Amino acid sequence: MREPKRPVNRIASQAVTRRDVLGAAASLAGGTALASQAAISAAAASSDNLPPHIPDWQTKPGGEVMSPPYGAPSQFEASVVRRERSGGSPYPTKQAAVSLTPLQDLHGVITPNGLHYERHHAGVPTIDPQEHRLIIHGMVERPMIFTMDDIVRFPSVSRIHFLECSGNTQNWGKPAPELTVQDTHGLLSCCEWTGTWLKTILGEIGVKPEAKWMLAEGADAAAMTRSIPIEKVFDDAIVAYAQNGERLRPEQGYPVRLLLPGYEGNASVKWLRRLKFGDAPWQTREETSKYSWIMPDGTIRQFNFIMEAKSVITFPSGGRKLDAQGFHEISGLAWSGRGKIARVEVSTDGGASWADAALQEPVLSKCLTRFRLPWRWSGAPALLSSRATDESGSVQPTREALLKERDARSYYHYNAIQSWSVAASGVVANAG
Ligand SMILES: Nc1nc2c(c(=O)[nH]1)N[C@H]1C(S)=C(S)[C@@H](COP(=O)(O)O)O[C@H]1N2
Ligand SMILES: [Mo]
Repeated sequence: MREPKRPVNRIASQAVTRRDVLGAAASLAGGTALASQAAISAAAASSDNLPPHIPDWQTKPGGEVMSPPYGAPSQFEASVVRRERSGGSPYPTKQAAVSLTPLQDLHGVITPNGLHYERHHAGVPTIDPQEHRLIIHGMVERPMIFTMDDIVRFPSVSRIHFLECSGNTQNWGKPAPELTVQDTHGLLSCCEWTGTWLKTILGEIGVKPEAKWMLAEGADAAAMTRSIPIEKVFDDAIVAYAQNGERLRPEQGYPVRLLLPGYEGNASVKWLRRLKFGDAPWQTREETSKYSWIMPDGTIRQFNFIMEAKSVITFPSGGRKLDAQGFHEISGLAWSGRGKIARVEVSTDGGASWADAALQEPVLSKCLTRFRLPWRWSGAPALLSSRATDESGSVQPTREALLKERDARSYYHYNAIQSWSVAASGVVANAG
């Protein structure tokens, strides 16, 4: 029989120590895990849906199957969305813009497809896969045109890799304290990509020995093109048609994209329509006026493909407020375009001391790795930072060290250590 409705204030109305409440909350939950102050305030809230009452949703059957046929997140997760950089988009149109992944709301390492960051130079084309072709030509024995069915017939490969725009993390100047990790690091996502190794397709084509570069062109109105070194082409380049189990989203390059693991996102050409082989790079817009580096002596360095070792704490991070002292799990993401993450160190005192974080298995090459460190917050101001080291021995630099190697007008490949300040109030802010 249903319990009579009455306010449930028992636990909170008595004078109890925090230890008692934690014990009670943990035993009610049937677990031994630490309960937070949030559990106490939830128990104290007056609602007929709380124990010992039977909640409304338990009193009648719920929604039908297939409503909707393609599932969507709970209505209570509606705030977990992509959005533009706070402070307004620097881009002139919504077709040539970016959207950012809400890293602060995600768990594990996989980015749900609907939350993958976006970067388009001329909008998302609507491509009928029946009418899409991939042409491969130039310095090859047998130029060919492939349909999507042809591409999918090749032996397949699935790999979990991060994709990061090299414009991610604009902390070159003075960092704005109100920025969240979505603002600072949200041009970063990680999917299981399925397709075929490009080298498998090239077995049919026969690339000539004098070919040293490959031009990749997209079928969007930007006709975005990049020159790719031949070594990468025959190493781990993937012609990808699926992400996280389903065909690519239009935003990610439907029906087919190039996926170059560990390279700057720009080189992973979406809506892939053409691959051309040649003996020199083509000097396209995206490798001359854009995506090149300004060095301290004022010279320009091109073809900086590899995303270096980097990490960021996603909890707690900018815009959050810690509502209780005591236990919190510091958690974040680390990645490197050079291979696997070997180590992540975390500091809670502004870099005075560092502790090794635990790395969540499996630790994969050119993939996000989740790290975590248990932390007891005393209630005093703290400065949280993380520092990644990859298997090649590359260590994530400090901002000062990075700025010594690059001109302050730099834009791309910012990979310095990120810090979040925690105030005595619990408010967490970007400390750059
Ligand atoms: N054809 C084409 N490919 C493209 C782009 C584009 O605008 N057109 N943007 C590039 C950039 S700058 C990045 S960072 C990645 C973004 O991929 P995503 O939108 O799937 O996250 O795609 C790259 N490939
Ligand atoms: Mo990008």
